[in-house]
Amino acid sequence: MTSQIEEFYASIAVPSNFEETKKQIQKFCERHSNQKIVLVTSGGTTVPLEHNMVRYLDNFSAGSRGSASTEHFLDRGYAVIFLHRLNSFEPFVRHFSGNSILDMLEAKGDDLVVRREWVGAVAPVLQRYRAVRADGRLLSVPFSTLGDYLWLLRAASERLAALGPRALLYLAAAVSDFYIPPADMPVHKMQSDAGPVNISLKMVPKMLGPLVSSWLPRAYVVSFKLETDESLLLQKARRALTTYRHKLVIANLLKTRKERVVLVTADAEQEITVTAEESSSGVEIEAKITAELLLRHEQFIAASAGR
Ligand code: PAZ
Repeated sequence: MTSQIEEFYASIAVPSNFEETKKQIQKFCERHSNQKIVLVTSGGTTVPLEHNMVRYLDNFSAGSRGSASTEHFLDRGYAVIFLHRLNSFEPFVRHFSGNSILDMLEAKGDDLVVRREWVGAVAPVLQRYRAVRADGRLLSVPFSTLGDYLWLLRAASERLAALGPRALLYLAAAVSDFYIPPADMPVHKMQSDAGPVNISLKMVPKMLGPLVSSWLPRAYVVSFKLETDESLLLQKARRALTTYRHKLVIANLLKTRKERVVLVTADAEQEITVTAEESSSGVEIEAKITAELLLRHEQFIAASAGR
């Protein structure tokens, strides 16, 4: 399996900013080496169909889960590496997505100020954002393609390994299971005058295996399992746990993912829900998920110290 993983990495291009990003991650891990650090992955992945990419495969994930969870982890004292797909939701700014910044500002003399009707919404978010910036507790790492994501995931995991049990991995990104190996991909845009195209997709190796067993074996690793068929959800979450032997799988269904998740461990299952009432008063399911994970992660750290 290790050689299959190595072959896979050898076949896909390294992201353009890789060396610089690794240094940033290293510095961040050193700076917060006495704290708890969570790596949150967020958003979907782009799977190129051509080397000079015009077309690609994608998925639905907007990064709501990852960006909201990042804010709640920050509120709970974590330092966060936010590995997210470029142009997906980001912490703090997500609260204003769908609004044009130009509608939120007005000119006053030589200054630009936030319009009065927006102050109530902007001020508290800005305050939290500034506090996080001042502590340097958030490192934002963007990716766009599946390949970039996998290179950055491994690099960040290997650097987080030094934290031992204080590292938490929260793998909320919706990562493609399928790709076209670069060797099988056309260089240029596929031409429609050549007629219909048959595309053969290969399996992306499952990275959770090496991640848990060798990249950072002492960390608290949480993966997500998304299904659309309820009858498969829990059995697949349990199967992931027995296969990869990590700590927890968060199971969710596409349609109800904002209202209900199930935390699945080797010996128990716990449902977390948000009612319509809670939701309309601004309670996010990620607040409840991260509260529960904080408890479990702290118990894990304490138990690891006793070993
Ligand atoms: O990004 P989003 O908020 O729209 O969706 C979140 C999610 C459903 C992608 C996440 O909760 C999840 O289940 N991620 C793992 C998906 C999977 O590979 O099974």
